[in-house]
Amino acid sequence: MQQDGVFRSVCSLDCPDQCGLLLHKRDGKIVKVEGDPEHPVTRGHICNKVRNMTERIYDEKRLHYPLKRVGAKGEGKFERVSWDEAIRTITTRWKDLIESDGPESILPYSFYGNMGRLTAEGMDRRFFNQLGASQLDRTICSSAGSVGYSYTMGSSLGVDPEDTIESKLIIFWGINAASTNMHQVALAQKARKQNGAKIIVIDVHKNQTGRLADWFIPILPGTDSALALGVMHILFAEAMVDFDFLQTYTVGHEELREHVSQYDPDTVSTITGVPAEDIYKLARLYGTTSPAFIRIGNGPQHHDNGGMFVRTVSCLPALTGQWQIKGGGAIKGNSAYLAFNTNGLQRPDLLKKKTTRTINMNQIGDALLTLDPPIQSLYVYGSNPAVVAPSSQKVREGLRREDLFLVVHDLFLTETAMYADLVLPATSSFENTDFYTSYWHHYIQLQQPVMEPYGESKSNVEVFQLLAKGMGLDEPALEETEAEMIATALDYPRNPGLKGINYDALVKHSYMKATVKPMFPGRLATPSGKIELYSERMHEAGHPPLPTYVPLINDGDHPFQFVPGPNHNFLNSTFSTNLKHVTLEKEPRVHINQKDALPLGIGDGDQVRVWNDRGECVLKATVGESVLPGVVVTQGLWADRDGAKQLVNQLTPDRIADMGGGATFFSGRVSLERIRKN
Ligand SMILES: Nc1nc2c(c(=O)[nH]1)N[C@H]1C(S)=C(S)[C@@H](COP(=O)(O)OP(=O)(O)OC[C@H]3O[C@@H](n4cnc5c(=O)[nH]c(N)nc54)[C@H](O)[C@@H]3O)O[C@H]1N2
Ligand SMILES: Nc1nc2c(c(=O)[nH]1)N[C@H]1C(S)=C(S)[C@@H](COP(=O)(O)OP(=O)(O)OC[C@H]3O[C@@H](n4cnc5c(=O)[nH]c(N)nc54)[C@H](O)[C@@H]3O)O[C@H]1N2
Ligand code: SF4
Ligand SMILES: [Mo]
Repeated sequence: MQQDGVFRSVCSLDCPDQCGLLLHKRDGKIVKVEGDPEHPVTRGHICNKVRNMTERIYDEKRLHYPLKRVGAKGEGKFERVSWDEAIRTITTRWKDLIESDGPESILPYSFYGNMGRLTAEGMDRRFFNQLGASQLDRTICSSAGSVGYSYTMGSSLGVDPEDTIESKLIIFWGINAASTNMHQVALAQKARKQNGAKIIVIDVHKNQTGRLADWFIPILPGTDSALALGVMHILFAEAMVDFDFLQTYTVGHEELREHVSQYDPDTVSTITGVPAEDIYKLARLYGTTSPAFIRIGNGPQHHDNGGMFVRTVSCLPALTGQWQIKGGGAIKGNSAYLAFNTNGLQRPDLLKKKTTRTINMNQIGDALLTLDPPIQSLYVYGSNPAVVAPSSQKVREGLRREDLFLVVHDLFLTETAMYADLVLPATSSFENTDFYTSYWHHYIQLQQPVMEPYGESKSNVEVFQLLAKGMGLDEPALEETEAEMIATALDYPRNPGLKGINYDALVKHSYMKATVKPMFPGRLATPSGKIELYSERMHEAGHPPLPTYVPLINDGDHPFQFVPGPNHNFLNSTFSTNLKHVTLEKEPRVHINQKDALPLGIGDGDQVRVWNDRGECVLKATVGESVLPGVVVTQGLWADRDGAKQLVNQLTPDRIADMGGGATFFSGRVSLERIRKN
């Protein structure tokens, strides 16, 4: 491996921007990470998190070798063991379990801690399929919204973000893009500069993104469907719809027109907290500005009614015909443009038609505590459930179970790893070969190793191969190299957009754009082939077939709606223990409206206990106008540390959203009390 030079790389964080990176190496060490100036979307700009990535890659707290537990669960006492011993311990235990309780007593738990396809959904899936382990439904992030979107649009297809530079109206709807999709903000800023585009932000919190808007519209949590329906009401009433488009490309516009008559601006204002005149203003701006683009965020779909939110908002561009205008339309997600041969990569056929039970990851706490027959062994990789999963009291109680054999594969001794019987050290993406497909832009990218594995760490692919050998699994798919797996995954004639993109071409170019043809004219993946404003499939699934406002579920008798989202300098819980990133982020805050703070005697900077029936946190108050009365917001998945109670998922519900088994992180309620004055 070369010791010096500049090397192309990809950002491996779960972020839509999926930047192209340049890694600068000196004397074998990465000394600088910068955005690739030639990458058409990155254009040389990356976020602070990744500019400081070397602080994480070379953090002295990184795991160097496998560890086995020698103290009580959660105590954090470990001893070094060899890889041989670690693999032998795991496979001996698993063989015994399979013999006594069957393979479903073993459950993998993972998410996209590394977005590399081989790492996150490659060799692991092959291995657990071959084993016949219990399956995990990976629903924690965007599944409610994805299902909601596909009811309307058929699949995960929006517009090319690079086209949004042409937009004249950009609506960030429930997305904190300044922190979570910075290149969409850069495109919007350019559109503002060159076309005089207006930027609207609709959010429950006037955060970094709200502050850069031309118009910020505060809304009550979980009520966005009502706002969208109110906009539709006005679009129809004031003849701002594109009748030709509706006739040609949609199903159910007559029914929808009739249906939205109930969502008059006064009614919608009462539900949403948005003044009626603002609903008129929003509808008229949207109905008369072209191109108009909506970036649909993940925030509102982390509610009980999150699927219906995305289903509803994604009907708007159809009403105005904006899907046909370059720079118009919407993006919820774009993964279908880069669809690859998932079956070839994951090999569900290795299950050999065995039906195994499936566990929704949003209810991992309950699953560990109540399932019968019980989960006897949990293998965690690429995720940190002790911090990121809802209702963490239950999750931790489950992880602490004396009889649970817990293995954690990670780069760090995470809060989850503290409960493990065995901890395995993972390589970072810079040490791996893998391919990456963005869920926002249209580029596929290749990562090749830029540094040697750190200490004794191994990639997910390597570890599953070792486990397969240890289990005596005799299956050629478990022996393939990374290059072979990439070649299989990209061999996918069903997606003509991938034509010409293969392993060798990626080695040459590092990143390649899928060929994309416009959505219209064309047939969508809905049953009718059209945009389904009326959806028979929803009716069959027990949902209202037309977009509808469904209120949040009653979460108990606490006065405040609690919205704990991600923050600017972490990536979920990643970076939450890296000194540089923690220093940049300072501390977790709870944002309260001054009208609510006053009667509770809460002043700016006071320590506040935030609690409900599930748990409690102690956070510092920021009092002001950035949230509406009745709403409190905090940012960042901080871990409890040195006695600080800041684990927000103590407070979040583990109810399942209306669609896709999605999470409901933002539909909880809490009470507040001051415990210490500033
Ligand atoms: N810096 C940074 N970037 C990230 C992440 C990170 O942790 N940090 N995480 C990554 C991941 S995994 C994901 S899924 C994405 C998520 O990124 P986003 O799509 O931005 O989603 P969130 O930040 O969860 O929520 C977006 C916004 O929704 C608001 N919100 C909450 N409830 C409602 C509501 O009912 N209505 C409206 N209108 N707004 C509401 C929140 O206040 C927040 O500003 O970001 C990715 N990028
Ligand atoms: N309260 C609240 N909770 C939330 C959210 C919220 O908005 N609010 N957001 C939710 C969302 S959208 C998401 S996506 C989830 C994300 O939750 P997670 O998927 O758990 O994300 P991270 O916290 O970043 O943890 C990823 C872990 O993977 C490890 N890792 C990275 N690369 C590799 C690798 O190659 N191999 C292995 N074995 N490990 C690796 C990292 O070191 C890190 O510990 O959190 C959810 N939790
Ligand atoms: S986290 Fe997002 S913005 Fe930052 S470098 Fe990675 S892909 Fe780019
Ligand atoms: Mo996510």
